[in-house]
Amino acid sequence: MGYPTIGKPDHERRAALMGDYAHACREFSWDNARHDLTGLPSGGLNIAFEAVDRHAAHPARRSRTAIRVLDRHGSTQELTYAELAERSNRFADVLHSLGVGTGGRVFTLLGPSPELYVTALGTLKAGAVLAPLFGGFGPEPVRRRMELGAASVLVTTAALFRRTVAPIRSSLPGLRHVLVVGPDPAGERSFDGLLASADPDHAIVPTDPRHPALLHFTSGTTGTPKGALHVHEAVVAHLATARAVLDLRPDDVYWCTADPGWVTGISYGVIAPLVVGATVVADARDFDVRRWYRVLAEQGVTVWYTAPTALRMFMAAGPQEAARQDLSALRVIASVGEPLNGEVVVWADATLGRPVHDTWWQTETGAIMIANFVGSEIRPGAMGRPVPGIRAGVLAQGPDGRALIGPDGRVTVLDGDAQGELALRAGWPSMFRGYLGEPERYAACFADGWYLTGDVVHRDEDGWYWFVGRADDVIKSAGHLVGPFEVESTLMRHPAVAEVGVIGVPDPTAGEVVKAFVTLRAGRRPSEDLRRELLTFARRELGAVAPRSIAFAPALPHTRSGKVMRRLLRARELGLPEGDLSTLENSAEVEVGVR
Ligand code: 6R9
Repeated sequence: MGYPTIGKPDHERRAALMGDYAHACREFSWDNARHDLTGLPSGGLNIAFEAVDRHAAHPARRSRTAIRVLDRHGSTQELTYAELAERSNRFADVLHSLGVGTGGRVFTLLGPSPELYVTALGTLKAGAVLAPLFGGFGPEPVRRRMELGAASVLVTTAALFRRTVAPIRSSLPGLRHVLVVGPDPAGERSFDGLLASADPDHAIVPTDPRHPALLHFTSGTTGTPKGALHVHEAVVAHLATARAVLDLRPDDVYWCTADPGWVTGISYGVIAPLVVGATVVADARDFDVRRWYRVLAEQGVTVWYTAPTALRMFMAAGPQEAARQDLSALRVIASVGEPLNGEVVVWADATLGRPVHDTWWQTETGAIMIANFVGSEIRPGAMGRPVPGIRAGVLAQGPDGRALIGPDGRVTVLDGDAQGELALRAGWPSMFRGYLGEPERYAACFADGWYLTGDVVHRDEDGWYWFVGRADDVIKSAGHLVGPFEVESTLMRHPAVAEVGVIGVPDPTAGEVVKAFVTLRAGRRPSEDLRRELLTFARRELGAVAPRSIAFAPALPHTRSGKVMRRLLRARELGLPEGDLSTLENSAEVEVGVR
């Protein structure tokens, strides 16, 4: 807390927006929200139909710009709703002719590009499942996810193919087709060629609301990445939250800066804005404060959904650039993915002319669950209040930091001002429907009718939620979720490494950065050369999720069951209280932090 609240309700718009929060919550029902969608002419529900076809069928909306991509070469590529509808029909036909039917898995390793939108929507039209991957991943995370997700098709670019896919192509025998955008490396198929000869009128597969649509990989503390599966009715929550939280309307120019390899880049970079009928700006170039300011001004962006790391870099760059640009079109700034400092909210209000509306959600929740609403009071530093239709709870925690589940399976829901694990009452439309192939892991996310988020929050007496931390060891670096286990098991493949413990350490810009503690095999000695070699190895295998720093340690602390105790590594690294060490196996011998 500590900052004054921002944005007293605007009385003219409060009925339409969230000024009267209690009233909005009372009036809301998911059944009514379903009526805001059109539905397939033959019955059923398909995300792609809602996102493009129904606009393309509308004489006044068909020639509006759906997407405007600022490509890596500095030029702009646009598609109208009609063009996007036609091209995504073609892609659905391509899948059909390749024998990929309903339930088939289509992976993308693509940055923001027209082809990304065409692939995503065409896959959904074919009734297949879209599984997007982050282009910053190295070969190892890509291989692991495609293997787990039983990929049948991958769409990528020639450059990403060479860098990331070629080294692992032969270890993925189940991957039947790689479609390459642009010049085609030998032996694979040309995306553009296939699209050109496909049927522009290919009919959409009638999907029902529970039909699988999206597969997003996310990271846990242990084991392999988890494949969170979403269904077509998630679109009900995408539309409802786009309106209620982002205040998105058809005449908006909307920019979501999240990469389309992550859940935000698909749910709010592709689906939500198109379902609303807005114009989506997508930017394929790397982050750069000055250029981003120009994109906001020159494109006349009205609604901007971005990340705290980017906003902190804006703040660090000073106010001069903001003063040079005309940001008068900008109506809403929202952010997600990591804690948003109250200072940034206040800074944006003073410098960009708008506060930042923090929003909280997860891959598993599929859509925004907690937010600071437009037209309503903002508490800088708070994540906000639950979205209408969502019931949040704060659950009493057990010794491991997770919600305490009694022998009868019941949890303790705390009232009023409280701190504990954030939980959501199960049953909203965009709730994930499973972790691929892991029913027990899925079941373990629920107790007593609640979905347990793994985040610890504080709820103040007025019902605002404040982020406290994660109850597990998962790391959030620049908004990207990093599973420590994945980093550890990759580093363990280096012949010098005996054991690894990976933690997140605070960073003023990225929130957290990844740090690895490494013990060496007999006969190997710590040295600067070896440290550099390990960093390079990790970078090559893992890409952007590789550790930023590596420390050698003579031993790592273990639990009695033999797991590396990351919590203790972190506490010692940061000089925090070491907490309950009753499960520690070898505390006496351990000396951590030898650099
Ligand atoms: C959409 C997305 C989810 C985790 C989540 C939490 C962190 C997200 C946040 C936030 C503080 C916010 N997180 N929003 N922490 N304030 N506004 O990011 O999904 O990649 O699955 O990450 O991110 O820890 O549990 P995902």
